[in-house]
Amino acid sequence: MKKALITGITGQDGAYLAELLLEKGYEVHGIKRRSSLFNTQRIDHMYEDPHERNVRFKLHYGDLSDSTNIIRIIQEVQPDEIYNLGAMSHVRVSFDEPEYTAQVDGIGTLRILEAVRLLGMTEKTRIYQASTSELYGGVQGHAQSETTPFYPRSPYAVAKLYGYWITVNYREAYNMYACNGILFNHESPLRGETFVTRKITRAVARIALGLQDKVYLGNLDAQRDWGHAKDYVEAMWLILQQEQAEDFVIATGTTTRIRDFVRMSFAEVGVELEFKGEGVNETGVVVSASNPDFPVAVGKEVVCIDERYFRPTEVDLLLGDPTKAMTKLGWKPKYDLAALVKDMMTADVDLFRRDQFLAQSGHQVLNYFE
Ligand code: NDP
Ligand code: GDR
Repeated sequence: MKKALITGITGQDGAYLAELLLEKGYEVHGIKRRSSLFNTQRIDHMYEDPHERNVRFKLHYGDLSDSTNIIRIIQEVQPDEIYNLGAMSHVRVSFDEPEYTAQVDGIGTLRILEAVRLLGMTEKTRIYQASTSELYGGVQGHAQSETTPFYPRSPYAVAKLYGYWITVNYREAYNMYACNGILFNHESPLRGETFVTRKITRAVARIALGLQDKVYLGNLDAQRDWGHAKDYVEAMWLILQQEQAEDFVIATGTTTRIRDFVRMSFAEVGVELEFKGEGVNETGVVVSASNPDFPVAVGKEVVCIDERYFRPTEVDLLLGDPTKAMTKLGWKPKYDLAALVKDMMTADVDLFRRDQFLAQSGHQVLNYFE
């Protein structure tokens, strides 16, 4: 039985990847951080009582900022594959926490690679590094591929640039099977609530159910190449199954403005929006509401701009060229953007129907500010 170790197992990708690897018959180990509240909601359905025999899903306390902890876990688990998904993954927050981001996203990657080298496991263990389209940042005007030079535009992207190159360097210096997946944005119902797509689908569901008035967003003109996380974890696994260690871009090859993602999300609940005004004064106003289950008043302002969400340096457009992955890995996404939006909206409407029920029964429901 193959063993995999996943850092960041409690995150969006970690949860989907763990599911995929369990399905494929792996023994799956994950590193979770200690927190003052339970932080395993995304993976609780995979939990197995550690007192039972033949448990295939195991969690270890750890942190990418702690070398000795990483070394001990890798020595104990003896993984065939390591997926390094752990990171401070929020681009906007990285401007507030640049040093911590460098420690975890940059040096954290080195800690994994160096642990495998020090433990003499370079022949046994394959390593996947979660690299990102944010590496391209300032590269605009054409689709971005494995050969496009990088131009990071945030402390997050600069930290990930170190992670990218140290992975390439360990592959070349020590002949390790270590690869970068350069993944473009991928979303899902499990997406963190403060990333723009999930923030939108949650807010739209709440507005449609009468639990919230409006949503404040930042730059509506940015364009992203969005795929579904379920498709992207499949690519991570494929990257580690090749004969030769190589880096791959994973993307859909289409790009969409944030504004259009907002429109598509409202359309799922029968609401048509019109955007009026410009810059910080732009608003999204309801033009029609055709679904009787979601009676939103025509003329209501449901989207406003808050400069707080602007970034000191923005990445205006991301558009990936996945030709290499499609050709060499045989990878092809199953979800397009419309299917992704539908999946996220269905899940969030379902989630907030519970809040609606509580509110209608006289219980207090919390507001979410972000
Ligand atoms: P999430 O933010 O959902 O998950 C991040 C994970 O990293 C969580 O499990 C988090 O733990 C963990 N983590 C954070 N800090 C540390 C630390 N100091 N030590 C150990 N673990 C830590 O991210 P995603 O699942 O969306 O992304 C997975 C990886 O892929 C990240 O590295 C991200 O940067 C990268 N990436 C993501 C893309 C995307 O579009 N989703 C695109 C390209 C790259 P906790 O739950 O306790 O917070
Ligand atoms: P990104 O994702 O920065 O691309 O990083 P995010 O969803 O945060 O932003 C995408 C774009 O939307 C604009 N935007 C807003 N963003 C947020 N979060 N909140 C808002 O209210 C808002 N309004 C507009 C942003 O300015 C930006 O242009 C994600 C993360 O998963 C990274 O870890 C990963 O590496 C990259 O995707 C690929």
